Parts: sequence; C-alpha cells; structure tokens
Amino acid sequence: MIVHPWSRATAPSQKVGAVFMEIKSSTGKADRLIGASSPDADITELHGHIREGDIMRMRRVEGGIEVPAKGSVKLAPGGFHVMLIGLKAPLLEETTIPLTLTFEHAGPVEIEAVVESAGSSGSSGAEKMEKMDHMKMDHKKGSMPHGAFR
Ligand SMILES: [Cu+2]
Repeated sequence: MIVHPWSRATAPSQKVGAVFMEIKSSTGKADRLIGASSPDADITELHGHIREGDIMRMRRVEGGIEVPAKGSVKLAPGGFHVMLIGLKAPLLEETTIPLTLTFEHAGPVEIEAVVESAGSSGSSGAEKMEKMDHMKMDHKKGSMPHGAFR
C-alpha cells in the first residue's frame, strides 16, 4: 500500500526530481521495492543517502528498499527517494507524475505522485528534514549523469 506519494515542483532548468511516499505492508511478508519507472523521465532510480563526513550524499540503492512485514518504510527528503533523471518537462505544482513501482513479491504497482510546491516537505508533515534540501545536495560523482544538477 502506497501512502501519499508526492514530489516537488521543479524549475524549468532543473532536469531531476524526486518522489517521496510511505510504503506499508499489510501482509505478514516483507517485500522489497526493487525498481521504478516513469514516462516523465529518461531514467528512474531508487536513491538513498549516505553520510560522508559532514556531508550527506545521494547514492543509488543497491538491492532495493526493504518494506518490513506489517511495517512501513518512508521515502522522504534526506532519506530514500525515487529519483527522476532527465525530466521531459518541469514538474508543475498540482499535476501528477505517473510511476510504476516494482516490488519483489507484489510485482508492479501503478501510482500517481502529486507535485507539491518546490519548498514542500510533504503535507503528511512527518519530516523535520527540510534543511537537508534534496535539491541542493551533491550527487556522488560517477554514479549517473547528474550534471544538470548544478
Ligand atoms: Cu537522488
């Protein structure tokens, strides 16, 4: 079950975006988000953050994002997110982004993420991580063509 998938509006020059959500498992079995795709971006990746000294960097998640049995995992600014790379058009507030999430056991799940304002931290209000603004963070060099980021 996908709760409140959302993203942030992007400026016209911005070629990347990120989608956040909470993933809940109602079954007694753990699952794993292993992939995502969207027609709105050239490449869609699962990302997490790692700490390098004082700096948090985004990095592609190897092996997927675990959803614990009868539990949930949160994709939120400063943590896991679905990265949209090579946006075909800017993400406009109050539009939606179609996404297909692929789970190891549940298979493909179609969702639509709502685009919120550029400064949104998600109307679920669970994050206190606005200061770790996703869009100002450095991507690990060499992982993907994130050049449009700067
Ligand atoms: Cu990212």
